[in-house]
Amino acid sequence: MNKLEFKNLINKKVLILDGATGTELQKYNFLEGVSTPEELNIKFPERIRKIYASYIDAGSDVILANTFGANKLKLAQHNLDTKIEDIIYAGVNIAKKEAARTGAFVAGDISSLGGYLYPLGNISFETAYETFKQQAKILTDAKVDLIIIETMTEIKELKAAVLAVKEICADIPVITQMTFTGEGVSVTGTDVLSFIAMAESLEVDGLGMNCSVGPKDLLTLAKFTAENTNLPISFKPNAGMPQFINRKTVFPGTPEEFLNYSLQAYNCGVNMLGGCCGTTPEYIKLLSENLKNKNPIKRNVVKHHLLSSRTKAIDLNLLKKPIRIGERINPTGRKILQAELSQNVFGLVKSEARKQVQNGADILDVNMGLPGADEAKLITNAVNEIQEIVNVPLSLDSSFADALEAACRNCAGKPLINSVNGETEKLEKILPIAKKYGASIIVLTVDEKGIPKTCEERLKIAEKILFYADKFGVKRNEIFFDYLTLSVSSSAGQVEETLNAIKQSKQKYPECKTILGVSNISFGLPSRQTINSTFLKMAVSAGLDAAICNPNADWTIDDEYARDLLNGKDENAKKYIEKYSGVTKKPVAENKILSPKERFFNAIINGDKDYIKPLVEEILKEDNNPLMISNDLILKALNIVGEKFNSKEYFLPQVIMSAEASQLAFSYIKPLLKKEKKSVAGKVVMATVQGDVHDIGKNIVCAVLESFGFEVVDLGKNVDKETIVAKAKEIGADIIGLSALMTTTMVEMENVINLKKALNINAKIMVGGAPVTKEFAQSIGADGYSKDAIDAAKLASELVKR
Ligand code: THG
Repeated sequence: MNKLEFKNLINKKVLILDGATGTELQKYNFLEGVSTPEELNIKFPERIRKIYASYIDAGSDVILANTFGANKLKLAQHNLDTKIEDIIYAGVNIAKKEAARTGAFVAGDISSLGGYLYPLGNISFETAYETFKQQAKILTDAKVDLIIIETMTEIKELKAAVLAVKEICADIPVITQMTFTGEGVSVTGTDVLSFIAMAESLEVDGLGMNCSVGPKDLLTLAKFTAENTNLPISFKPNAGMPQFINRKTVFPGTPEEFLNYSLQAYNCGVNMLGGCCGTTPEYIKLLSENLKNKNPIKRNVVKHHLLSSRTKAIDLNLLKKPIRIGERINPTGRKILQAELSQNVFGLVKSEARKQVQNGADILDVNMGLPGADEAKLITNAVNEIQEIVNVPLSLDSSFADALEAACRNCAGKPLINSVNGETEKLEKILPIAKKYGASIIVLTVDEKGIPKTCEERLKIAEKILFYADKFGVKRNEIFFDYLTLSVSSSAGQVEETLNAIKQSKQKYPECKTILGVSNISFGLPSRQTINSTFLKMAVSAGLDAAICNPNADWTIDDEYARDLLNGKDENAKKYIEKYSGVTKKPVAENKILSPKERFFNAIINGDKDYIKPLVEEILKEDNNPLMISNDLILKALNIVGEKFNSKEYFLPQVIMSAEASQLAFSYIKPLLKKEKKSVAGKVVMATVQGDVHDIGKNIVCAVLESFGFEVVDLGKNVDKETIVAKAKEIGADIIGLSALMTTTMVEMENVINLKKALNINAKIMVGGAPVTKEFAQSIGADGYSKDAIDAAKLASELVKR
């Protein structure tokens, strides 16, 4: 099936997807004798055929091949990576044979690599991309009809996967699904609108959600999705919220309830319906009987212009004019910033990022134009650093195609490209990048002949640019025209041309936005903000949509001297300079001088590692009291991080950053603490239990516990009970922390507890992981349960006191 055929099909009728694979396999004990479900394809093909057949018989129009975890990184954990081709081919071929009975389609199933991308985890974007590309290549060689990328929780990983599929087979339909919590965000903080922004920008053929929660909660998210995208929507909830009853995971929702919510989803405009964990052929049969071949409900969708980051999408059409793009991340003319960047240090970049966002920047411009530097590498690093600490979308500012492309790849979300100009060669190079990454793009109205003097010439270049945009498939509403700000001191009379160009452009091309780099106007003059803000006012009256500006400065000035100057009524800026020479208006956001302790405290909260070492040294010089640093600064700062996490102001990325910053601080003060004979907060042995190879959650708990001053021995994943208990005995652990991410492996926790009791070891046991609940923890005799890493640190502190 190609994209067009899919589009025609999905516009005409609802498609019934399949139900759960994993929980069905468990139900029949089909996972016995294999180390991972995908191994069934080559070891016990009959078992997986049975599951496929049951959904085909239930009426599925699309079944997913058993290739969910068939990527090199995950298979390598089971020494199966060399068999990746056999596993995928077998999985697809068996599915195709079953599907052929009814003419159903087979989707190649792609999901997470089992770890996060940098900077949340340590998989690089390019490794993720290559891994997905290999999986997608084999799937398309095996002739799947479409690809479904599902159960994704991280937006950058999703970006890598979609780009990889598109690269391998440009014309195969791609549907992408994310997994959300009950609050409507993924575990890494991506909300539904940010997901929509990302998926739409990558031009997928459908988007949706699976797993997550039961159908009732997921319906709320599906409804929101239907109101915010024109793309076909898929809906694959769990049978209900999982509960652990009598040592078994149970999904409490009935098929009838499931159908009821699915019908409501259909009525909101959902086009593809199926089920995830806990659903069975019975559920799918009901869906099929009630919804198969129905016409999809038409939707009325608001027209957005979205830009996004990992955790936030903004609709530019709803923002107050002018849209403010902070210009301060730019080394031009700034010695200290240049020195830091040449050492690959981003402390100033990050403080500029934070300050501009606090002062109301809607978007941050990131310019790494440092002579002699590898700009692609520098802007990639800057994007990663900035996106960890602020959540506004980014404007990627470079004139080099390679730097822009690297930044687009590594940017979590949909960015703005700044910029291309009207030179044919540049348009041919950079417009395809905007198209491929779905970015909005700023175009400067200059061409081969240089900077045009008149408004008419600039509009002519705009027309040329639109011709090329159409040619390369860049949508006109993604375009920002920059009609050029020249400095008024050297180009008198140019302001009028610029303002006229904006006015005419808004009439001629209302679907395109206009933008200016405002601060350029005042180069070489005193009291620059006076001119800048007056100019901005004039430009907004002319219809300007967006301004690249300094959001920390006062934008309320409207000054008659500046106005005369800008209107060409003040030759050589004579009157203006007379009035303002010697007067330098200070920015309103006056920088209060913070003490080293305050700066250190903020650095922990902000997860800013760059200045930890000098700050610790400075504080110790002032007050040689490492215990105070630990108790009054680090732990108190971490408590604030915990509060922010609980109130959903912070998500995992920020918690990880803060934990890393405090670990770093501890590494400097630990040797000093020992001299004072002060003990650590407690000793903890951490492990993911035997049979389970997930360790993202456990690793985060380790980092957070260490940051709270615990001594942590991390035994890794898939650890047998003997090793865990022996280690606890050896080091005299206060606590054993156990993690499991599967309902099938969490039962192993009880075995660890029993062995610990049998050997009379004193350590308290705390447990956690996605399927684990408080009730389960109690039922197996654990001393405590924590729902996340911050909670784990709190629990650990309580357990050592007991
Ligand atoms: N259009 C588009 N993009 C742009 C510009 C534009 N990007 C870069 C620039 N112009 C906008 N950004 C800035 C950033 C800083 C300054 C001006 C414009 C600036 N810097 C001071 C200087 O160079 O003297 C340094 C300030 C300091 O030392 O703190 O003025 O027009 N599309």
